[in-house]
Amino acid sequence: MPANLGPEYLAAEDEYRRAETPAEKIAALEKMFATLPKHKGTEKMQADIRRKLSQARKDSQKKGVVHSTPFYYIPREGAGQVALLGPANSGKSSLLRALTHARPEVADYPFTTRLPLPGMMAFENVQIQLVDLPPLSPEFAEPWLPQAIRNANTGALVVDVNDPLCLDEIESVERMLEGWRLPRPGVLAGNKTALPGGEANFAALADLYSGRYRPAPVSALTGAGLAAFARVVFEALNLVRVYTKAPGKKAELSSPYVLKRGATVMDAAAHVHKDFVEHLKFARLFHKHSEHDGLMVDRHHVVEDEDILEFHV
Ligand SMILES: Nc1nc2c(ncn2[C@@H]2O[C@H](COP(=O)(O)OP(=O)(O)O)[C@@H](O)[C@H]2O)c(=O)[nH]1
Ligand SMILES: [Mg+2]
Repeated sequence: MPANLGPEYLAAEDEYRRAETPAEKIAALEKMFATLPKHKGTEKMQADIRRKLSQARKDSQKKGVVHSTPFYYIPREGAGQVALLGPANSGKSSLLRALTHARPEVADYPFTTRLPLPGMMAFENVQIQLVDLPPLSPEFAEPWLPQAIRNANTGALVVDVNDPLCLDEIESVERMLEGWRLPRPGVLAGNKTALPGGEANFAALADLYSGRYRPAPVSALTGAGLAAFARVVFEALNLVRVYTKAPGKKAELSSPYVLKRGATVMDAAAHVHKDFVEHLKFARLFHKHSEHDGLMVDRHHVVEDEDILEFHV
């Protein structure tokens, strides 16, 4: 976590997520702002909190309007929101526990999870929001589930690779999503791979499904595969990280600008400073892992993940 957020801040952020009225939001945002470490790395977060605070204050002044966010609506945080989907007992809540500070209930009976629960997962220098959800079961699905899934940027379908019904479950999840006209999740997480036979089961699953999903083997129990899972999730979000540097200086590699895949040098420049949009002449392109650095590129050049840009105006 680049910003080094303390427990008080995280508690306030949690409070903000659960806040339903503007008054609750204001209180939580004020706490977030007070407990946020103030340094260069958190400038964007500071600005973000200020913006949300001013919006919440505006909302609180509107008369005669009852403001309540539906309980299943989880406001997006971080680089992207990813819904954890799948049959009961596949380990969705366990994955959330293993990857974030969230503490969902985990149990070996179905329907332990009744409400959506968010948590922030670190992928290198970015935070990705995971949302744990109740199971997608053809027998019973919470009526609000489609909305909660739709709100996410993509999903990770979590299955138990050792469950003999695994393939049927994937099929039934796919059918339910199709019925709701929801896109297929970007990631297929094969969980419980540390059990005997688990790796072979995952390999078989990946053979079958790698055309449709980005497969990722994990064990929420042992922690195996979790770092790779975070990367796969980041890739499924179709995002790129871009760093900036001043001429003759080193790049600030801890706080990337996160852009949609396909973004150009111009899009990156616009994120950094609005003046760049008009005055940018060219950029020099560096890369964390590249030898031939400092290539001159124009504003239409498409950036790649971990590109470092030096803007010249
Ligand atoms: N052996 C093993 N058990 C797991 C793993 N992940 C979850 N479980 C167990 O599977 C059961 C269901 O887990 P839970 O996270 O509640 O599943 P959910 O219904 O998908 O949220 C619990 O008993 C967990 O302890 C894993 O990686 N390996
Ligand atoms: Mg659960």
